[in-house]
Amino acid sequence: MKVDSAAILNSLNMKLALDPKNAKILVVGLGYTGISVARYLQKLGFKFAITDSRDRPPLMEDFMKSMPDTPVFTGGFDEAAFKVATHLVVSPGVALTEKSIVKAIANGAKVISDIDLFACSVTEPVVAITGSNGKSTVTTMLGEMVSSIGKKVGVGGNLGTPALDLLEQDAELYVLELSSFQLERTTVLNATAATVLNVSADHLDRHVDMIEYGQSKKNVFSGNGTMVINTDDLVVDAMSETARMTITFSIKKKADFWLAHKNDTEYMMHQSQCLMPLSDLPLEGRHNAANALAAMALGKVIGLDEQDMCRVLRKFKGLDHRMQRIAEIGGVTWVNDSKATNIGACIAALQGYDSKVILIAGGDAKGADMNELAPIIKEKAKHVVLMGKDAALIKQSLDDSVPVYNAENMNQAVSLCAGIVKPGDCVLLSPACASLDQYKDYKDRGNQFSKAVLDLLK
Ligand code: UMA
Ligand code: ADP
Repeated sequence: MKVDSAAILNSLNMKLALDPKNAKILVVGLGYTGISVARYLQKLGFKFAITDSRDRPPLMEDFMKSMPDTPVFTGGFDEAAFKVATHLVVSPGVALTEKSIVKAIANGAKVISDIDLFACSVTEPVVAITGSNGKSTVTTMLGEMVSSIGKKVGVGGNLGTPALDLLEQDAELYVLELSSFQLERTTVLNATAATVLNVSADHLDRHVDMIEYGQSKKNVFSGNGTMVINTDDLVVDAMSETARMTITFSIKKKADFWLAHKNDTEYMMHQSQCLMPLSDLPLEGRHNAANALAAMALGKVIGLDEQDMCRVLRKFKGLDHRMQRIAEIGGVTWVNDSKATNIGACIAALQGYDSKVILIAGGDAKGADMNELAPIIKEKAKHVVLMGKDAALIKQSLDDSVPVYNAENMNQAVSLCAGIVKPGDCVLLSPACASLDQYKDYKDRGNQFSKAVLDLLK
């Protein structure tokens, strides 16, 4: 850790009432977050225990080897450990409605997050990115923009590397992707620049409703840094505060970063200045224009040069499993958008097509209302192949207006599509649902799709 421990301890005490003498910390969740928290607390000399409701979390063995003296409680949340805790550092995958957590809060325990601990430990600028969709793309774009000018940047959070592990990197700046789960339990983040890219239904199996979900996202703006606001999204636009420094972006109307036509060419703009033709951005879908504008707006706040940022955007390849073109076989394009784990992402994918596609969708809807997805499917899909737990919900919402086929697994879905495609068609896997009912994760689902598609060539 680069900053001296005394300064961090002081900040933890001031902001979170956390000091090594009196705090009894329980780390809840023995996954990537919990382990990063344990390493951090150990370095600073805190005493803590760790608990996980699973019998043997996959990372447990290695953890116990590396920290043999830490009390570990698994196979259920240990009531006694919760009872004595003054602070609970709760992993994002654990709901705050867990009985043991609710009871501990009633007994006076304070819930904090790894992001709170991170925020107390850095003096370098932090850029925080949340939203229902586009977080990973924008976080990666901005990270590449910063490193392209030779600055040392720590990029992580929900993206993969836990925020506290980034502290080892001695970075000059941090770019964090934050989920609603991380933000709902974060109180002291004070990012230099922050954005909520968009808000559409997601994780409604964990959040009470859209209002609570939106409130969690809004926590990304806590503090007094610059707000980067998507004025196309009514929920996000309503979060802006007149007293705060604000930069806006839009793909529909004039904003600080926006799109405009000049001499038959559509440009990415900063106010009245043309930055680059939108056609230079090598990514599918207009939602990626919004992502690029958001990344530039955030980059502007931290002092990046516009042309340096454009250079990175021109070379940005996009991330796997997001509108990723897998193959063109016999004039048919196969696109893997497995990361579309909610309806907003699937809507954005379909909106990007001028002609009708063959859509593969379904999985775990996480409580979302599939009737919100139905209109765009009716408009943009000529056939729909459905899989997974909530396939019936999607089918029901379509009222027989589009031909629907059911598939047991990805191989079957792909061969069903292969049987109905015509040259010029596009087959799009954009499930609008989580994958966990049938796959290890969205990557596994996307990889199975790609493999099944490439097998068609054999
Ligand atoms: N656990 C329990 N009881 C529960 C739920 C979980 O004991 O009821 C335990 C699990 O058994 C696990 C541990 O808690 O051993 C930690 O789980 P976690 O789910 O919080 O996962 P981590 O390994 O700490 O990973 C988390 C994020 N996971 C989730 O938010 C679910 C990772 O995001 C993130 O990359 C990582 O922290 C580092 O910051 C993943 C994710 O799926 C990619 N995020 C969701 C998304 O993007 O939609 C929000
Ligand atoms: P996140 O990290 O928020 O899940 P990703 O960049 O991984 O975001 O993209 C997830 C899904 O959302 C993909 O299907 C992608 O095509 C889609 N997507 C990306 N950006 C946007 C956006 N701005 N609006 C709507 N959908 C988007």
